[in-house]
Amino acid sequence: MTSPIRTERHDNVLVVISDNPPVNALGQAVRAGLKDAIEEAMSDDAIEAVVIRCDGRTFFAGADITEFGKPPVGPNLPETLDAMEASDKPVVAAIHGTALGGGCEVALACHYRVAVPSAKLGLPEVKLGLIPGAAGTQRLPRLVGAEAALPLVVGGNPISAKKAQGIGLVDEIVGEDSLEADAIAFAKSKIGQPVPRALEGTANEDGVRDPDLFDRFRASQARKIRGFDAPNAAIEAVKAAGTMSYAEGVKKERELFTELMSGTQSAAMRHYFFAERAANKIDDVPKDTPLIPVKKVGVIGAGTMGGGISMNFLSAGIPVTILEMSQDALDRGTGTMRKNYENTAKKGRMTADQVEQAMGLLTPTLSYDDLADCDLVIEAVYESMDVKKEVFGKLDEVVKQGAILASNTSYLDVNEIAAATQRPGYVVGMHFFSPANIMKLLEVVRGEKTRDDVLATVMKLSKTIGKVAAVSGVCPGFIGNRMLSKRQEQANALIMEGANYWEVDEVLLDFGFPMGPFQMGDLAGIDIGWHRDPSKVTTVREALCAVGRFGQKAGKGFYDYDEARQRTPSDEVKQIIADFAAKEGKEQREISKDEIRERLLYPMVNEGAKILEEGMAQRASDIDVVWINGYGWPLYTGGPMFWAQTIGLHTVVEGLDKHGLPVSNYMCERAAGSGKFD
Ligand code: 3H9
Repeated sequence: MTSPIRTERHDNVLVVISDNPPVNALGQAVRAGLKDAIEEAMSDDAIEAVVIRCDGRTFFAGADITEFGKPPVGPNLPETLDAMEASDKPVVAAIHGTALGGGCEVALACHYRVAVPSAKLGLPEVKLGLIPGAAGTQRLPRLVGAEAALPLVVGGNPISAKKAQGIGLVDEIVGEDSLEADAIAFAKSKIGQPVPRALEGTANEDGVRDPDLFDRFRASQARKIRGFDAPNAAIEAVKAAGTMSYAEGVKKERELFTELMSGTQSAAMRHYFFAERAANKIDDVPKDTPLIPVKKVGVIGAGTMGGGISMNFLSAGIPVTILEMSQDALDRGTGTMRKNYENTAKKGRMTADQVEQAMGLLTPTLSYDDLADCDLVIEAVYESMDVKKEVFGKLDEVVKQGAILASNTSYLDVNEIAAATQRPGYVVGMHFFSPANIMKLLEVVRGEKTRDDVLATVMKLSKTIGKVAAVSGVCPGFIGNRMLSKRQEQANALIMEGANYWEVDEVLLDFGFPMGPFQMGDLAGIDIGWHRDPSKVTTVREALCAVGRFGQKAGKGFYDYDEARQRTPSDEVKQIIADFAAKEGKEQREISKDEIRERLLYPMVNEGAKILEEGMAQRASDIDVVWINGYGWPLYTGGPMFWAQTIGLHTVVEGLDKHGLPVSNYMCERAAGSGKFD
């Protein structure tokens, strides 16, 4: 087998090149090739400096994740990097694309780092439930200081080459199109000088002078890292870089890394990494399906949903024509979009120019005719089949042939909507989640007649606008809301049987959700879909609406809210629920947290199994992607289907039985069989 590493001589500089598509992951052959190349440079007196660069779209994007969990084959990355750093001939990393994880650690072990302006550097291991495992937590703080290292190691988000230069991680920014030549010139300029080694750096002493730095940082990240093991381990490792010798620090890093690697969180997060990528692929749609160019988008409805959807495209530089029924509604909607952008700018995440650029791509209109030349039109109008059919009928008349017509419906039958047009093949569901400019998930609903090119285009487009897409077949509520309804059924039943509604919420918070079902109701508005007749009360929600408890926006819903939106349980609501339970003759009893958790979550898994059995989801991991990105299912459990496998499918089946809840045949089969869904 030919090595992915080759070397080229440029005078007295050895250029070491990796060619391991798609992302130059540091698999065994790459590590072995790198080690050999360093030995070649060391043993040749004619070579006085080394440049390491990669072919293809990126510098090393990290360790090869597919090797994790398999028996290790040497050389390992730490020893490869130690050999590199030990060289007394200058070694220069020439970075383009993304130097991530082990890739960033390669760069840290080099004596110098040069990068093109578009390059990014980062240590995203925490996103896989890990910390850097090739001395990244020890070299980085010594090079840039603990304060600059913490956000990189603990947050896991990459930074630009310019920012990296600002903290001392990059030595020089070089020409975008002359990386190799510039890196060689840079390397030559360092010949004869003592080589600087990150491991000998002293910048980490900022953490020694100010040891509270670590607790302050932990506190500032509390909400983001709640429940995750890796970020705390990452803080500990960076702290060790200031309190221990390099050798001891590396040992500490290895211990923490190994413990995380063998834990369930990392297994779950690695599952998610591949799940997200798999979800973008549609098994029976060929990879080379030609795409429909989308240069202009139409959005119908300038309400919260329509506005949010539009912002996704505007932010990606795609012009949007937004349609409303009245000038008032149009002005209100576009005004809100502008305000949202301006708020983002205030937080420093956008410049004033970028706000104007995005808003400059927006054309508000009251006329359907202005949608005629759009390549994609998304409707975000009221959830009523009659209204949707009317809208699609009109779109069919005015919009050019070959354009995609999408519905943002969250539960209606996309086949029926498609049948209102003469071109059902061009109709697809694009279910965005509120707030649509922020939430990551896009549920793509594949109608019976939806064409392959329409699907392939929408999946590609989802990446362009920064969404994570998963495909659902047509069924009520699709993947996400269909499973949510099972959880809500149980939440409602539990509070009738004696569980306090805040206890139900707490169980989900403890599990790792950002909020429970009743908090979610308050946030979304209890009055959604309310008939607006206070005298007609048949459910707890209607009873709350009848007394003006519409949710957070009214200062009270299930909970009472203070000015800072802090919630406290309400006696009034407790009484309303007790009255309802008495009226229905429901016996009250103490319900344990375990029962609450099992009754909320197991029926969801069972519904997920039915979704799989009916072919409404392509794979179990797609369901995980939907729930993690659309509903706040904790990432570190891997999503509902992966989590169920972790605790054992038989446990779920037995739990459902114990609580007298239905168990699908498919669920039983899987539990009795491999214990896995896919
Ligand atoms: C680490 O480094 C640990 C060390 O500290 C310690 C070691 C001792 N391995 O995302 P894409 C595949 S942990 C194997 O669609 P993009 C990916 O599955 C690692 N495969 O492209 C996909 O395959 P397919 C730390 C990988 O352009 C294909 O490449 N590093 C790896 O949208 C294309 O990927 C990271 O966590 C990998 N490391 O984004 C970085 N990376 O085509 C992880 C990707 O079959 N990677 N693949 O579906 C990324 O963030 C993105 O892939 C990247 C490119 C930004 C690089």
